[in-house]
Amino acid sequence: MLKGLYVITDETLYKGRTHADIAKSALEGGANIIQIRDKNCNDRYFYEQALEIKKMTKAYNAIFIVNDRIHIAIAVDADGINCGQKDLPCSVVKELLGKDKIIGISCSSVEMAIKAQEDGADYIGLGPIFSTTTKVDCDKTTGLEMIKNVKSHIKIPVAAIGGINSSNINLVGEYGSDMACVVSCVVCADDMIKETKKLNLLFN
Ligand code: TZP
Ligand code: MG
Repeated sequence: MLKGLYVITDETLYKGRTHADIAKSALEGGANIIQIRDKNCNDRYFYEQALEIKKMTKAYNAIFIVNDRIHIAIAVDADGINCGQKDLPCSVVKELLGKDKIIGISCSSVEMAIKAQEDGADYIGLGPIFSTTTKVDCDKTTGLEMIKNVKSHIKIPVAAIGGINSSNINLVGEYGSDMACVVSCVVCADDMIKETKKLNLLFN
């Protein structure tokens, strides 16, 4: 189900923590959805990490999403993919992955969200809600009101993202987001399991 805490992996934020390490702790802490995201590594490494995460998410009955790399999503039989505004069109991705797979489209406005729904997306990523340094070339922050605004225009689930942590995740829920997506807050925590558990309690 596209609901709850959604943790995205990032190996650049905390030296020594692999995608699989992060996913393992996030799952242990109760995350419902895991996305592997790496803008730099080679395909072989990405594939090996994705394969490990696929096994773990299956064991935990969680959803596994791959960022950008459609061929890897196919190769490891991930549950779905998250694409940006400048990646392949949603209809093409659907054709490649198969109709039963989940497609998320990153959006930062109502117009983008409506278009994503029209194109057949299964959920949208919405943000950055708050300011963040995790993503380079980010659109400007949308603020919390954007969640309500977007929710009033589309039926598919919304995953709020950007600058979400334990001090504001409750607000993301109050403004109506179906999912709360976090990167640095979990990846950089001293204890990733504990942090994920905390976020989970505050959001659900
Ligand atoms: N897309 C929009 S903001 C963002 C992405 C991938 C990064 C969010 O990272 P953080 O560390 O949770 O602010
Ligand atoms: Mg992309």
